[in-house]
Amino acid sequence: MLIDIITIFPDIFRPYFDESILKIAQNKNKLKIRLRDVRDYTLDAHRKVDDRPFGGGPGMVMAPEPIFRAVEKIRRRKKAKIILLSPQGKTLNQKLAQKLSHCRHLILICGRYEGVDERVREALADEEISIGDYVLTGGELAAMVLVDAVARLIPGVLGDEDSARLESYSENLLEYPQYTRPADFRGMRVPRILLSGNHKKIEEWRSKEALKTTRKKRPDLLK
Ligand code: 9D3
Repeated sequence: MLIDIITIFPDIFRPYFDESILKIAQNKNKLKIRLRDVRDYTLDAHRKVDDRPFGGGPGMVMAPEPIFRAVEKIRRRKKAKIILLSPQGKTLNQKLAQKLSHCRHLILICGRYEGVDERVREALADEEISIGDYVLTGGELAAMVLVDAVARLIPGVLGDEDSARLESYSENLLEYPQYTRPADFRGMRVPRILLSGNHKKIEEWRSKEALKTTRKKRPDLLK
């Protein structure tokens, strides 16, 4: 998968993308991330990316020209999916991440300031995506979240063990309780069943506990 990210802050992405699963995905050539500074697509000497809103009001609006020019330069392959990260978008969930993981080329547009010129939304973006109902200062963190959620779903990115877990029904449940050594930590004991070596009984216990936790904390997931 190729992901182009159009942003005024390309540098904030690198430290995260160069670690963890995203680093592995890139080293395995399953994923290529290109960071595009929207200022590089401006036409004026001051490299201005925003302007005052028509009709007045507070704040600045990201201008259409640099964003359109960036996308037009990047979009060589016809089938690129252009995504605007915005508080108005549909909320990202696992199903949407799954769908996006099948795309060959994503172009992510990160808004800033009070918003983005409406013509970007109307005439450029194929999808508008939010990561939840809270206010961020820009689309950059949302783009990082989207890349993280999508990249781990690209075939061959995760190891066999994690992929198997991904396939199982347990994706719709919360995690069962996990423990590591010591078996007795300050008087708090690990459930005896986990020390028994009886794998069938352990499986049953874990399923039961996962269901119990889900019912208690996230009953909406069971519907
Ligand atoms: C004046 C109304 N504000 C909307 C609630 C304006 C506004 C606030 C914050 C416009 C843009 C932003 C910056 N946020 C994003 O670009 C953003 C975002 C978010 O704030 N929350 C969750 N997901 C996303 S995706 C992009």
